Amino acid sequence: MSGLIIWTYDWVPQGPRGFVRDLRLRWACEEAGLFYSVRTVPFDGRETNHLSRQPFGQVPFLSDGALEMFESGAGLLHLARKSEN
Ligand SMILES: N[C@@H](CCC(=O)N[C@@H](CS)C(=O)NCC(=O)O)C(=O)O
Repeated sequence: MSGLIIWTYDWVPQGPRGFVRDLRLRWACEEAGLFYSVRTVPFDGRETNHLSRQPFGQVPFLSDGALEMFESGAGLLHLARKSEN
């Protein structure tokens, strides 16, 4: 997969809706003017369905071409390094 992709859940309960940490990565991309897309993994079965990409079954995680990373802080550092601003 090419380009920046922010991965998040396909659904979240009402309580945390709007507070999921993919917001941090989306915001950073918007501020930095970095083109990105958003894709989802299923919320149901999160305990096991994407452990190879986020070992705690959480979101967000980020891919940038062949590079994949988890932890929103690590993603933010990666985006900051790509930014010219
Ligand atoms: N330290 C992690 C925390 C991520 C995190 O807490 N993600 C929440 C959504 S904001 C999550 O996936 N919760 C679902 C779960 O833990 O089952 C990060 O910042 O990337």
